[in-house]
Amino acid sequence: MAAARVILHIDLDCFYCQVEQKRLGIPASVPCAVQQWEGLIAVNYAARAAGITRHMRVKEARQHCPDLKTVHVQTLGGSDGNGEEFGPANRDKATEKACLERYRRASVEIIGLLHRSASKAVIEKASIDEVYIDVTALVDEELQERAAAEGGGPRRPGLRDGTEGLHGFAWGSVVVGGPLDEGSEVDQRLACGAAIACRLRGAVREQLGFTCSAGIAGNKLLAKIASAMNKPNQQTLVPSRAVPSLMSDLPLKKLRNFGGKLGQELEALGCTTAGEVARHPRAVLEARFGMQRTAWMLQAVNGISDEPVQVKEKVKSMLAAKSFDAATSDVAAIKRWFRVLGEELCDRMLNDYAEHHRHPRTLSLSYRGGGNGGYATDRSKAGPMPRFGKDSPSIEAIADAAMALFQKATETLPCTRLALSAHDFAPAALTEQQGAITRFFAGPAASAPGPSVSPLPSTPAPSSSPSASRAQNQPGRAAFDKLFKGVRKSSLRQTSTEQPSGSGNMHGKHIQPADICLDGVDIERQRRILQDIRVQQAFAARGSDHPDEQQASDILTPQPLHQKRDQQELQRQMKSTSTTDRSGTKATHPNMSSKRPRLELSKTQPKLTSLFGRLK
Ligand code: TTP
Repeated sequence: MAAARVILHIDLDCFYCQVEQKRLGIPASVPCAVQQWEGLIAVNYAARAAGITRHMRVKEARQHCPDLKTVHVQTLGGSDGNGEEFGPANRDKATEKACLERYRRASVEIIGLLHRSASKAVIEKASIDEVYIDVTALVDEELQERAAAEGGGPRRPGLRDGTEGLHGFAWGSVVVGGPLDEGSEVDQRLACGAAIACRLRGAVREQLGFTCSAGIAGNKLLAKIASAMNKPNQQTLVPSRAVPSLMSDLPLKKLRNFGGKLGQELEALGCTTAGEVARHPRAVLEARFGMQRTAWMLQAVNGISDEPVQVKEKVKSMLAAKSFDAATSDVAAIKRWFRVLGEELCDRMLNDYAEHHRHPRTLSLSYRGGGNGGYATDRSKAGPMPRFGKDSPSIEAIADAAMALFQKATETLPCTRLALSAHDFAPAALTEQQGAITRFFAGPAASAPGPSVSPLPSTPAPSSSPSASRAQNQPGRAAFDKLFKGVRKSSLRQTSTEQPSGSGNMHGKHIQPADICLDGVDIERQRRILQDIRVQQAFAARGSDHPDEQQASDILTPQPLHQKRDQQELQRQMKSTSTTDRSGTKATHPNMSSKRPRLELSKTQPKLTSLFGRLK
């Protein structure tokens, strides 16, 4: 039989507030809230103690707590373009747009740290500030190691340290329903999970300055309930014997998926807690919700779930949008909005690049125009994402490309909504190398912004054209012929009817910069293609076409390899996103102690550290 699962749910405390407080050096003890326009969207625990709640209007909140500090979310498009001061916010919803990139960036940092700290665990991002972590394999490993260390060989795992018993190993957790059962193997496994949770929270606090709360249980459903039970900065463990009493009185709104319409329908049946649903006549529930849904509901209200922790797929697209209260036909204003949306998109693309090392190849414009007899209609238009250069993606290039799409679109005005999205992602090495090959074949003219790759085939030019025979003598042809052997049929779509100066040629057929597509060609091979092309170029410039190996290596060595450029670029971006914010402020909370947090359990910690110290 498989060993009992151990699942953690880690949830940052008052997340947006912590991000802003860290950035602005506001101590956790100062009442603070994050506002968007006139409403509060996040409230710290000091402010909660003073009676402030989320969604309160700023004015009302100040009446409750005159010392309240409010920080407006970052906005784009305003005169200062930043929104970083606290105090009275002077934001104009008509000309500015809220931007949550700061919080997304902090989230990426935190999740990255969790991945590094528990590389053998399965981590699922549940929202911007919460993750599920399946630590079952880590627990197995740690218990086995401990058993081996204690007894010189495999034996029944135990957690006793001889002084405090199993309860001591809850690592400062609040244990629902009282002390853990020393004789229970399941409780021993949960205690081990608690040690891991404690260390992960310590790492987040120590290395990034954020506090979080955790739930430790046998499934995702219980772990999530548990993490919310003792906020902030605590962890809660749910042993299996405590589940019935925990669920019995649990308000339905605290149970995932039981809010909203389902919650209202159950309330109409007289059920406001999970226990009341569990005790409700099954036939009544089945008549109302059907057999399948009822079966699922009854499992959930009894704290049963076998839902796996799953690594989420990377996002397939990213969007920046703005809706206007009043329709506009002002094209200059629309161009200005494209810059604002382009800025947000660029920020997100850069963060995504730092995390996943990929670039989007397509830019889409969506707009709501009023051309349809006065009724607003949503339409969209797509084109290639402007090329990624050294300092790109460039806001201006994106704004220009968006404006070009807008001008080609129909029934755009008057406009009530604009959105730009980036999608069709490809590994950065692929898009950049495609760009490099493209530039090579296009010559100097290709350094201007433009699409990095075009997936569209058209008619090949006749091989007998004068321009084609001129192009056959272009440097690089030998490299091209040699390296693309076997590639071109499956992946190289080469087309075109015109021959711009500096373009390449293959077997008398013209290659346009936008016509090269290397989808499916492995990265190593593309790297060799680029290297060979560089060698051929250099030798063509010296009047030779056949370098020997040593000569080729002499040419290649002084030039940084593409991989190195990628790494440098990645490091540069990681550095700028992880240690400084946009204003250049060093991202260190002045109040954060540099000492390792000891959390609640101190007496047994040194001994336990040696038992549970290894996470990687
Ligand atoms: P939550 O995790 O719901 O709340 P929180 O982190 O602020 O506080 P807690 O310690 O109780 O978990 O939301 C995470 C962030 O998402 C929150 O800081 C602000 C944002 N948010 C909104 O902008 N609007 C909302 O309606 C909610 C619920 C959250």
